[in-house]
Amino acid sequence: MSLVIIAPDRDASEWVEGIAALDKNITVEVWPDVKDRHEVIGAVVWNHPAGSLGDYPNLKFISSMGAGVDHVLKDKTLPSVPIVRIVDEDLTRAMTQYIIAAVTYFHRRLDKYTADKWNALWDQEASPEVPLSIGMLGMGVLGTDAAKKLKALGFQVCGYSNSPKQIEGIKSFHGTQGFEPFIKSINMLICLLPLTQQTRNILNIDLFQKMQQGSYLINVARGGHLVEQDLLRALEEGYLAGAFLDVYQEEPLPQDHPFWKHPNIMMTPHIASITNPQAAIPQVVQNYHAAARGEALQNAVDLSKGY
Ligand code: NDP
Ligand code: OXD
Repeated sequence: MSLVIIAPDRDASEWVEGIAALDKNITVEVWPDVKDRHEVIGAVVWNHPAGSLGDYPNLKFISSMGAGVDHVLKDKTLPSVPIVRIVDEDLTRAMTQYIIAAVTYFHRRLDKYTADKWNALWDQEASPEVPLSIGMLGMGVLGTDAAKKLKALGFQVCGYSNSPKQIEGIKSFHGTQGFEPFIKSINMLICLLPLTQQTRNILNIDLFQKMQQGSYLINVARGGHLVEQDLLRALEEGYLAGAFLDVYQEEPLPQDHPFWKHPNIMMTPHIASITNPQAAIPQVVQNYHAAARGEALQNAVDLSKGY
């Protein structure tokens, strides 16, 4: 039996070596050089080419290399086997630390002080803090951790999700009726939703216009959540004062994209929280053995919900 890795835009060697180090009995093949496709029972994938999972007659599961599975589910020719994702403390910690940096960037006005620095401007007059009321859009593994840590740092935080949550000190909004009160009660929105049919383009001008004038947006989830032209318009019209982005409709972001030079947009190239193979491999190996025994897999995606 074997595992196949299909991740054309990632270096597979750390995964191959890490799996071999943990369990030398697992044969690991790297797509497209697969010697025996009948032996393959598991596939570990990141942005696999559509159709490339159809060649394995004994496939029992597909594992995303990361937390998100939108890149898997967009392949409409997927074999009908369980799909799992990575849930890992390292990944969660890195995301929370990134979010704290992005929140602090606006809260402590580092955008303004960076501009002042380049203008040799010593300005102690402006208030050095922007009061924030933070809304976490998506209260799953990552959103909940970040919300709790922001709360512990003294920020006012609330959350929005499909189902209600009970977390001390963090008001929970949910469902269609909860969306508008949630949006109206905050002036910083952090998107940590999965990308699904329901959440695509959710960050649009209708939403920005409901926020308080001069609000902030942090998008660390997926580029497909944001209508990029609407962000530019919301910044121009003052609904938003700034945005901190890690993900984009098209990645890598094209050279001539207006975000690059926008003074109110801070950007990073989809690095908020990259899966550490060493941390993720144990759960891939456990799922491999569970699949071989016909047992339930950990971190399985609910295909009816799409996340
Ligand atoms: P989870 O599946 O644990 O959480 C998803 C959350 O979103 C849940 O709270 C869920 O509600 C909520 N949700 C889903 N759909 C809706 C909807 N239509 N309306 C309201 N709430 C909804 O995901 P994670 O926290 O692990 O990850 C979130 C996303 O972060 C990933 O899908 C990925 O796209 C992105 N990500 C980005 C990274 C980066 O480097 N930029 C790194 C890792 C992940 P409920 O709890 O009720 O089910
Ligand atoms: C993920 C990501 O989903 O890195 O893990 O975006």
